[in-house]
Amino acid sequence: MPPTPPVVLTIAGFDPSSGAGITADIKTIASHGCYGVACITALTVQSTSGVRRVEVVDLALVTDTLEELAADIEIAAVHIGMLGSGKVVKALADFLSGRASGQPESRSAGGQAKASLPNIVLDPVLKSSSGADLLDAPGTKLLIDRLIPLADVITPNVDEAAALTGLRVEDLDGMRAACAKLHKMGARAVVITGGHLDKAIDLLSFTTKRGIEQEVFKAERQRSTSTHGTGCAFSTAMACHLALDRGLAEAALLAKTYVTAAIASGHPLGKGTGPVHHLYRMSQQRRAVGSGSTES
Ligand code: PXL
Repeated sequence: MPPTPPVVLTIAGFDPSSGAGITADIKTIASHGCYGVACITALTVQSTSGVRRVEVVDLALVTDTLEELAADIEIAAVHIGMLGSGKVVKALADFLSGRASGQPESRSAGGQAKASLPNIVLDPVLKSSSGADLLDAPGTKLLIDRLIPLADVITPNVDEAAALTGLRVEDLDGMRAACAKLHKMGARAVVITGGHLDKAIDLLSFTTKRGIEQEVFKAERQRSTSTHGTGCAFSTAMACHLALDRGLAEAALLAKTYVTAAIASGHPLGKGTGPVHHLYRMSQQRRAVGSGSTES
């Protein structure tokens, strides 16, 4: 029998255009050779032209889905995307900290909250690129208070880093300062993605016994209309690499490389901002197989 691939759980909203959200995450997970399972937090009505409507799902559905999956399947990493409301954030924080099942909350030797599942990547999704709110104000506060300390790594873009910290985050110095503040707020590791800046800079920041260590990843900014879903693709790819036992720096570098290639491989779709091509590796494989067969 073939070996079971690492299982990555994505907890996120549904985007019917499949550029972002749960269906996009499943494509990213498959493209990394992992097996994706999912818990839907919210439904959206949207297309490449923007988000029209957001409906958070029934809370018991979220909690029951998480408990059902966790009781059955060994989960190697968790990706958290759009949560929609404070109620969902609370249900998720209760589940991850063991409160939902009535167990005492566990803490590490250093007193930090410890989650019941490994390799938690939190993408603090606050707004869509078209400006729609994807998390309400109580949700943002609870995400800061309860989810940031439970996550192994958080992956805000520059706008989300600014909203979470109250700082201006417009260049590398601003990113460094925002990371330092996010560590003070309880984040173990942070990757701020700066794809919107002039140079596409990502900053990885993590705490060690020696203090804060930071690593910069630079790429040329790509002019493309296939950029919907870059944040979800990056954070889900990070979760996959952690599930595959890679370290943080390697995971961040490989996730950035994946997103860069997925943007470059994007095809036109719809009237607005099209999706990145999450499964670009499949068409590369098909081409490779095709060219092999014409040679023989
Ligand atoms: O890209 C952020 C995002 C995440 N999740 C869902 C979304 C969006 C943006 O539109 O719809 C479901």
